[in-house]
Amino acid sequence: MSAESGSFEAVVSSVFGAYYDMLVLPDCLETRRGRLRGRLRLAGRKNEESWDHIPERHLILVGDRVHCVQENDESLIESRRERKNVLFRSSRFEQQGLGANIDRAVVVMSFAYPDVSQGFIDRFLASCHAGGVEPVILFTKSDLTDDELREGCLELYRGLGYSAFAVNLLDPKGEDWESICSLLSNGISLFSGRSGTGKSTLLNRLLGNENMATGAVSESTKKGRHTTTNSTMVRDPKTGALYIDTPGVKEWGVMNLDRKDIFESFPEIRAAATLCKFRDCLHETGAEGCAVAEKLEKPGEFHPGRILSLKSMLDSLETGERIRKGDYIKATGRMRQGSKYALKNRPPEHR
Ligand SMILES: Nc1nc2c(ncn2[C@@H]2O[C@H](COP(=O)(O)OP(=O)(O)OP(=O)(O)O)[C@@H](O)[C@H]2O)c(=O)[nH]1
Ligand SMILES: [Mg+2]
Ligand SMILES: [Zn+2]
Repeated sequence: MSAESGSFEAVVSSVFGAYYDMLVLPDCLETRRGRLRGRLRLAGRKNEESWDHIPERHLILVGDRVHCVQENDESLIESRRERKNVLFRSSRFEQQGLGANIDRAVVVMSFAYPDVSQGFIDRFLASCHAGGVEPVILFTKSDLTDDELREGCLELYRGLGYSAFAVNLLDPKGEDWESICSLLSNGISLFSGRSGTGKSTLLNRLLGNENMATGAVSESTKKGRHTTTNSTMVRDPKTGALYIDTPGVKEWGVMNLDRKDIFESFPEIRAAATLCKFRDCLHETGAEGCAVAEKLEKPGEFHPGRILSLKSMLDSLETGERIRKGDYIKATGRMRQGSKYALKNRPPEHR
């Protein structure tokens, strides 16, 4: 049905508290602001009280496809379509959905101000793998680095089979810039990364305008200033592609993942695991016949930075701060542990 006759399909482009901006399908040329129908709000609240699964902090995320009815001046979201995927990150107390139905998630990582963080990239890659989202690595500020760091980063990730590019967003040109433009020319792309890495600058370059606010990195701390404060989807008028700019995050937590998710997110470990003698192996250190555990002990088998990332992710599962099955997130975003899964009662293999 057309929008005029009372009902329409849309993609959520921004969330402001109880209000949602939506791009009306099929062409996403018109924006309407609306809210959830009461029944759906109730379902969301019920979901939050549930102890059986990790609840969704937001029932509706940027990128969600929704069915709406137009009642006089008001657009009401009637239902959400099934999600193709969701990209989650987690912190100590909450799991945050960054976007839904995304065709690719780009981690925007600057070579300097702020420096490259391999841990951040690898955690991001693990979340993409677990969420069924195609990852892309975009290194920015290539004008502020040397060939050694630039080529080292690109070789490492390209060698593992990832799409990785390096650009100077102040003067974007060359092979990598053309590749990234063509990669992003269809579907929904989400940009994430630490503050100040150039996510909004990238959007302005893609769109050929200065619509997205950008902020100079602080002189004293060399950190970004968290210029972008809300996830927003915009449409590229040249191609019709949709881009999601997200606020900078300090850390990319993977506390919502388990040991298996983390190992499986490393392509080099997936390859080694095919040689492992055991089924459903957890690759415990010292396990005889476990090809992964053996290779992890031998220097030179894997990239040392990747092993550090792996260990740090596995360590974060040991702290007891991770979100587990049965944990419960209050409406405030704070987490409470489900009693039946309380730390002391958990069997050791699940720690
Ligand atoms: N030298 C150089 N500066 C860049 C490049 N890309 C972005 N910048 C600058 O870095 C600063 C931060 O860029 P933003 O686009 O605001 O960063 P952001 O990732 O959106 O940051 P938040 O919104 O805080 O998450 C701005 O001053 C940009 O001009 C680049 O490739 N080279
Ligand atoms: Mg920004
Ligand atoms: Zn094994």
